[in-house]
Formats: sequence, C-alpha cells, structure tokens
Amino acid sequence: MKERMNSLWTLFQERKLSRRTFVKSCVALTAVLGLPPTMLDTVVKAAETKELPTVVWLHGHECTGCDESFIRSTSPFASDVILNMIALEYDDTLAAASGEPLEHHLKEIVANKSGKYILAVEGGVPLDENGVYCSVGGRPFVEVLKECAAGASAIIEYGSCAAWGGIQAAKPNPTNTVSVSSVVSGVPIIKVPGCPPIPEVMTGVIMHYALFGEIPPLDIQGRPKQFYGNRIHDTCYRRAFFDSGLFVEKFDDDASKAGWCLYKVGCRGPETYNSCGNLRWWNGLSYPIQSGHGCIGCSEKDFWDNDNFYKRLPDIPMANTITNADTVGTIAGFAATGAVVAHGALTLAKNKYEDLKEEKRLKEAGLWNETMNKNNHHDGGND
Ligand code: FSX
Ligand code: SF4
Ligand code: F3S
Repeated sequence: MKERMNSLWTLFQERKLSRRTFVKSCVALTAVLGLPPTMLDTVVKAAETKELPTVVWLHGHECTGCDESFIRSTSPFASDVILNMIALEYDDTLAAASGEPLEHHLKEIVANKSGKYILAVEGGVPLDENGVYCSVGGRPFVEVLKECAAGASAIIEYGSCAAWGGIQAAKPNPTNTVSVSSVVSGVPIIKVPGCPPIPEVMTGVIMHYALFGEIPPLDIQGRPKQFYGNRIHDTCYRRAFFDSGLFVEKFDDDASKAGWCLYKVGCRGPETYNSCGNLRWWNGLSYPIQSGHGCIGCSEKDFWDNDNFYKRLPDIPMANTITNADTVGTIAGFAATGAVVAHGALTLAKNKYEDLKEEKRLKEAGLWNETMNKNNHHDGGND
C-alpha cells in the first residue's frame, strides 16, 4: 500500500485537478461533516495544510456489514477516501495482499508509526478461553487489538459490535464478547454505532479527523454529536402521524399502506439516536421506516436483547400532554368515521403541543415568567 501522503490539496495538484474542483470537493466535505456553510473557509484551509492520516483497520467478532456499508459511501465516495484522502495501510478484508506479507506489514506500521495512525475497529472482542473464539493471523483478536491500540492516536469503534459488543454479545453471551473500549483505553475513542453505521457517517468521522487532526465533538456516550444528536423520532417523516395519533395497528392494515406511524408495531425511533432520518441510506434513497418497518434501534446499546422488536415501547409521551397513544388513536378512529368532535380534539392537542414548545423555547431563552402560563396556553378546543 501507499506511503503516507501530503495534504488533500497537494493530491489534487499532483493529479492536475483544478482549484475549482478542489473547492467543490471541500463544499461537499463541509456538508458531510455536518458543518455550517460558514465553516467552508476552515475546511479549505485544513484541506490545504493538514497531513492526511494513516489508518489501520481491524476486524473482530462481527459480520463485516460495516465494511459493506463503508464501501457504499457516495459523498465522499469510499473509493476517494481510501485511495486519496487517507493512507489505509491495513484492512484485512479490503487489502489486495493477504496472509503473512500483510500481517508483516501491520507489524511494521505499528512499530514505525507509533502515535501517528488512527485505529479503526469493526467487531466485538471475545474474551473467553483467552480470546480464541476470534483469531486473526493465527492470534486471538484481543491480542492484535491491544498491540495496535497502544500506538494509535485515536480509535474509531465502527458499528454496534465494536461500540457495544453487538449481536455476539447477546444473552447469554457464550464467548464473553465485549466492546473495544472495554479492553483498551488511554487514547481518544469515538463510537460510531449502528448495525451497520450509515456509510456517510463512517466516512464523515474519518474525514473530520483527517482534516482537523482531532476527534469531532462527542456526546456523553462517546458518539459524534453531529451524527447522533437527534433521535430517529425527531427527524422522522412519519412524525406528523405520531403527533396526530394516526398509528399502524398491524402490518398490512390500511394505516400501514397509508404510511402512518409505526410506534404501535414496535418502532424504537423514540429512543434511538442516529442520522437515518436525515441522511438515509443508499445515497439518501430510503431507511427502515421508509421501507415500512419500524426502527429496531440498531445503534443503541444492547438492542439485540430486546425481547420482541414488534412490541410497542411503553409510555412514550405524546407530543401533547393531554393524552396517550391509545386515546389519541381512539380520537383518530372517530375522525376516520367522520365524527366532528374529533377535529376539535385534535386541534386542541395540536395547540397544546405548540404551546408547550413555545414555553420550552422561552424558558431556554430565559424569557419565561409564570404569568405567561395563563396567557400562553389555549383553553378552547376549536380554532
Ligand atoms: Fe456488527 Fe460490523 Fe452489525 Fe455487522 O463490522 S455492527 S454485526 S452490520 O458488521 O460489526
Ligand atoms: Fe417515526 Fe417511529 Fe417516531 Fe413513528 S414512532 S414517528 S415511525 S420514529
Ligand atoms: Fe438502525 Fe433504526 Fe436507522 S434500525 S438503520 S437506527 S432507522
């Protein structure tokens, strides 16, 4: 594989690509990184001056779906990331080389580039029987992982297996599989969960590090905020149906065909943090909910131990506080049969929701006082 490269701009120049093409690429990168357009200058500057990073990519206990996802990234194309924007020195599933020469190369990189490479890891880490349940190059994966982690400048846990343990850690977890961060520490660790993660999130995280030389801002669980700051429920295009109490009761009913909310058939969108609602999959084509199936929470810890993916989550509050999914469902049922009173009830629910949102906004801005409570809340049912 290649020697370490210079900056992204140097690469463009070497390939005789125009400045215009370079800036256009930076615009695309700014969007992928979840940065506002005002940050374009910063991205251009970083792309001109930052050394592109060396990456070592390991696979543990997993299905390789994360690699499959990564190579389908369209913005930027994974091929661009691999060939142009990083020096991918080791990846046992994507490398052309294999066997002893490849393992020897890994040893050299770890020895010669200590402190200067990013370690990307897919898969959980089985610990029982000295880790023998997952071996790479004839050695337990846990050993390889610890060696590579010792010289890494940062570690990216790609996928729910690396981040949380994954399917193989499902009860009773016969191999005692754990997350990567359960066995290594001492360097910044970024969790990029999802089974698998969204391709553009995978490339976005690595490009953030490539351009800025630091890990992106993380939430309390160690996930990049720009991609895991919202629940699926917050950006779901079916949310208006949830708020109006219009639910699918079972798959293939008329509500399902009409595309109503999947909450009652088990959707985990209200407690799952990921970017599927914004970015979607296959170059923005679709995501599970758009395909008619509820979110199973694949980016959340222990999602694999949910006893039943089709059982409704308990007690998710409706947007308004005067009702719950059952009673709103009843109101919606009346609405469907044309009962006039339902319109008033739904309007009241909507008004209450708007009021509470406004109250929250004013409180956050420090502009709220209790006299507003009386004035702000609607007390009637009709508009
Ligand atoms: Fe796990 Fe990734 Fe799920 Fe599979 O590498 S996150 S089982 S899609 O492949 O680790
Ligand atoms: Fe969308 Fe699921 Fe929330 Fe319904 S419960 S709005 S389908 S995320
Ligand atoms: Fe996973 Fe839910 Fe997205 S199941 S792919 S987090 S919609």
